[in-house]
Amino acid sequence: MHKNSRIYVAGHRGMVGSAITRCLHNKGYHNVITRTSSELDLRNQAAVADFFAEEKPDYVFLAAAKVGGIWANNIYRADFLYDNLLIEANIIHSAYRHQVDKLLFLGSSCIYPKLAPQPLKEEYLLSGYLEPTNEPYAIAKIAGIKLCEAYRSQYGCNFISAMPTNLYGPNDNYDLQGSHVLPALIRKFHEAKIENQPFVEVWGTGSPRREFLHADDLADACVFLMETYNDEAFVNIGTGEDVTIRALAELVKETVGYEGELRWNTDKPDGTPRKLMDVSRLHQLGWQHRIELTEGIAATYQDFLRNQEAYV
Ligand code: GFB
Repeated sequence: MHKNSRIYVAGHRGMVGSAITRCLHNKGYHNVITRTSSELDLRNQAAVADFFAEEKPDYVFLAAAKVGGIWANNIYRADFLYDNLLIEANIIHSAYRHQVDKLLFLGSSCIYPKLAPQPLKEEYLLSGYLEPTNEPYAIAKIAGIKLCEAYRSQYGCNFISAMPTNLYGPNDNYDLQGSHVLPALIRKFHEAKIENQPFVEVWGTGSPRREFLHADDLADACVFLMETYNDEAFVNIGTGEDVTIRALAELVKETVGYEGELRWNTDKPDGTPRKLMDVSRLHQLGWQHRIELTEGIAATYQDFLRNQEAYV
């Protein structure tokens, strides 16, 4: 990738796409192409084809997706499957038709079987049943990986895939129904502190374990892979460390400075018991995360305080 290459970041307003765009600018890539969803509906095949014909990007970061936490995934099952299949298929096919030099597709750790051995090695894909709450999203993401592999084998396209663990950071979704756990906890503890509420409701039992990576670390890993990695095998991106949801809740509570109680609502699902990434492939390639969880949560809470009006 050259500093003046034409680089399309699909999904640049989301948490991941905005972090990739910041990272590219910081590294001196000055020809980044973006479109908002109102300018370009990525589910529209003809519109995506026209966009590629007009802009002719050299590199594509496929960070556009319909995403959400455990509740949204489980309720909007059709939308998570349909929207994500269309977005991926349209962009990947257009990238092939318009001879993009290289494309990076972003998947998710939920592609692995619910009860896969831990930590999750890349080769565990399709070795068992998926977690039911996010099966539609996972199937769409698996289709994205397979599209990249198929266009590589049939047409010789340099399309690579990366599987990030659970992410957090600036421009996250703070909607309490649709969001992931970390932004939900930041908002809940903050509001409970301001309103002097005696307790905060937390979902599930607190026993599932999750791994969390800051979006700026993810973006750095994505640019690193775009610059250096050209193989078919996809690559996990994570820290290699996880915590229980209970420990996470205590950490967020302390960061926010809330002094009330936690109440666990076990009517809400726990989801996968554990999904810790095996990051040895990424480490062997020469990349490691930099932002530790405590520091990342503190920075994310400050970002929430600065942008609360836009986020809530
Ligand atoms: O982050 P989260 O929604 O997604 O939930 P997943 C992680 C864990 O936190 C679950 C618990 O065990 C939740 O029950 N949790 C506790 C909460 N309190 C809350 C809360 O207030 N809000 C939320 N959202 N959770 C998603 C998948 O799974 O992870 C996606 O559905 C994707 O497909 C994404 O893979 C990374 O980690 O369970």
